Order: sequence, then structure tokens, then C-alpha cells
Amino acid sequence: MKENIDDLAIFGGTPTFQETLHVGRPNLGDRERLLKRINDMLDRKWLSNNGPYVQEFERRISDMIGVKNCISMCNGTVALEIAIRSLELKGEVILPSFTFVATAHALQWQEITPVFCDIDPKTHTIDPSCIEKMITPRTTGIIGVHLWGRPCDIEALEEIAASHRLKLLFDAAHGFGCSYKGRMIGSFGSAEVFSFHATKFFNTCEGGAIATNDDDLAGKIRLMKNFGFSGYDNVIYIGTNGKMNEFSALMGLTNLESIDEFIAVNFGNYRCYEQELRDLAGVTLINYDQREKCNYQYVVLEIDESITHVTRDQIVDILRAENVLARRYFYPGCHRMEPYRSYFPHARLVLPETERLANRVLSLPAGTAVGPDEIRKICQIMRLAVVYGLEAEERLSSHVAIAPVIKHINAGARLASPNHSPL
Ligand code: T4K
Repeated sequence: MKENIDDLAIFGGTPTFQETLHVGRPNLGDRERLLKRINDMLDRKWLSNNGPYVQEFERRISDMIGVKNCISMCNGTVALEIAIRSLELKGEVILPSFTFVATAHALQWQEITPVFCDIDPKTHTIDPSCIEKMITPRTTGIIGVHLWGRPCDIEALEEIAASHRLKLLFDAAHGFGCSYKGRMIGSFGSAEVFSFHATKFFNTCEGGAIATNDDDLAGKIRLMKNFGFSGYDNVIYIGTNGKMNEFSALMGLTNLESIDEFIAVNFGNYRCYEQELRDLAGVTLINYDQREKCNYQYVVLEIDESITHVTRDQIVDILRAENVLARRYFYPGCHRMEPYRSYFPHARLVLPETERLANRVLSLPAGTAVGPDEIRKICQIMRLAVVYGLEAEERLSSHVAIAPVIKHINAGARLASPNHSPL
């Protein structure tokens, strides 16, 4: 274990981990069962277009959630696009800026204006008390995001939506396996959208689903995700290709059999982080309501740099030098990304809680790929960074001393995640 500031890799020590630890390592079910299902699929020669695994997958998810319809999709973003279109949202839709950019893009892609709302600092989800003043004659809906699997204030959103005749949709990309007041996420609003991306608590490699209790809406969504086909040669609606394939479905069926184990591991990991970080001043681990079902997939910290001195971004650099690829989800907030940044000059858009949180939140490696040994080491790095916060901040601010190390971190992180510029 590292014991003082000079042991940190960013200041010349040896990196704690030989291999990079990631935030989004997939949770994987039983390999034998997966391979057996792959063989079945190959023998059957049925690879897509509402095959038997997709049908079984949808039945299993509906049963588990207690929702009438689960319509599987090729990914969460397309599922959001189809849900938005099927609900006939147009004009303006209110949503939080503190979310993955896909939530906003799914609207803008269809030339609907995303109107960014601030969040409740306690839950990181859309703040219902900010919504009403953003409603205009052009507003047609609200999208709540169950960020980190922590449900929005659903009752308050339902009330606002009902009193203004707005559609209510939930981006439940993080919410699979979680509940709100004892009822599973997936059965609220007009519809809820899941992502089953590789990095999610429950994955189908790529995939997603729309869950709804509205049978008419479900029928429309089924048409839309399959080019509008109603039987052979008969197109009765505009549609796209949103279908989940058989491989994704069988991957999902296999992973579904292990979700209780995933939750148990995630919960153990969460408790371990909680234990290790509990007396670290200026570092707060987000909490989950333990009376509810929860997937504990995200280990998210808030860094108060007025106490730690070392900044959130410097902590990210320190961790990355140790091969811990911490992430700044969801920095800087959608409203500060293009095209939205150009649409909304800052003077017109005031989101103080979003700004504050986007600058202090940090996601640490979690999921079944990490265990207590790694977590204790990660927390020890955090401890050193914070205990020596003033000195670390000073050293890291004087770029000359650490420039070669930062360059090295950037190169490493780019290799690990080719999609991103890590800093
Ligand atoms: N709404 C919300 C609130 C969302 O968070 C998301 C997706 C969506 C909607 C849209 O759903 P999808 O259309 O994606 O189904 C990742 C995911 O690609 C994205 O699904 C997710 N949210 C977002 C929060 O994270 P990136 O661009 O940050 O991923 P990337 O490539 O940097 O991967 C993250 C880490 O996971 C890496 O450090 C490596 C590790 N990883 C990744 C993959 C793909 C693995 O170990 N194995 C893998 O197979 O977006």
C-alpha cells in the first residue's frame, strides 16, 4: 500500500495497477449457458426479426418488472427516439441537462427542442420545483432520468404532467432492477426506456427496451421499430430499424439469470467503498435508499474541493496515473455540449446545481469486475490525494513538474477508450 504523496504514480511512484480498472466493465452471466444458447441460435439459423430468443427475452423482462409490454430494441438511444416519436412529442420537451447526451440528442435528432432543467442536488435527478416555470405553449412533454438508478421524484412529475396535459417519459437507462415505492422502474409514466449497453448493470452487448402499460402505444412502437410492417409486404406506418437481434437477446437471457449475484456483488462493493471512504473529509459517496430495490451499479463521489484542496479533476488525474480510469460522468452537462451550447447562451440558461455537480462528481470502477482488494487500493489512493490535498494541488498546478506524467496519462487513457479525450 502507498503511504505518502511521493508514492503516487503521478509524482513518480509505481502505478498501483498493472492493468487499467474501468468504470463500465460488463457484468457477465454463465458462459456455458451462453455458449449453449449461441449453438441453439446457430442451429436454428434465426438471427434477427423477432426470433424466439427475443420473444422469450421480452416476456421475461415484462414478468420481472410487472409491466404489460416490453419491446426490445437495438440500443437505448434508438429506444428513446422511438418512444419520443410514438408519444408524438414535438415543440419543446423538458429534461435534465445532467444526463448522458443521448437523452437530449434523441429529441434534437427529431427537431424537438430540449429545454434543460436543473436537478435536485440530493438526488441528482430533475428538480420538479423548477419545471413549471419552464413550461410554454410549445411544451409537450417531460423526460425524467433515473440517474445512477436512483428514481426521479415520480409522483411530483406525474402531478405536473397531469395538470399541464404533458406526456411523461422516463429515461431508465440506469434503472433496470430498481424500484420506486416498492414498484419496479419500467412501469411509470407513458413509457420508460432502458439501455442494455455493455457498460450497464444488465447488458445485452448493445440493446435497450421500451416498457409500457399502454397496449396501443406498444402496438405503435412495435410497428415503428420494424419499418412500419404489419405482416409481409404491408407497411402501415412510418418506421425505422430498432430491432434487437437474437444474439443480444440470448446474452440478455443468460445475464438475467445472474442478476441477483450481480446485485449482491455490487452491494458488497458499494459497502466496501462506503467503509473505506467514510471518514475522508470532503469526499461524499452518493447514497441509495436501501428500502428499495437497487442495482448499486454506480459508485459516485462528490468532491468538495473547498475541503480537499485538490480538485476533482486533479483527483481524476491522480487515479488515472495509477491505472484507475475514473470518469467524470456527466461533465459538463448537455447544455455545455454542442449543439446545445450554441443554442443557449449562458445568460439565458441558469442551472446552478447542474454546474456545481458536474464539476464535483466522479465515478469509480464498480460492477462485478472489481472486488474488495482493488477497492481498498483505490480508496487508499483517494485518501493520499485528499490527506496531502494542499501539496498535491500545488504540485499539480505547477505544470512544469508533472507535464510529462499528464502527457503519459492522456496517451494511456486514449488507448483505453478511443472515443474520448479523457481530460
Ligand atoms: N440515457 C442515459 C442516461 C445513458 O447513460 C445512456 C448510455 C443512454 C441513455 C443511451 O443508451 P445506449 O444507446 O448507449 O444504449 C458509455 C456507454 O456507451 C453508454 O451506453 C452509457 N450511457 C454511458 C454512460 O457510458 P462512454 O462513451 O462513456 O463509453 P466508453 O466506451 O468510454 O466505455 C466506458 C468504460 O467501459 C470504458 O472505460 C471501458 C469499459 N468497457 C466498455 C465497453 C463498451 C468495457 O470494459 N467493455 C466494453 O465492452 O459511454
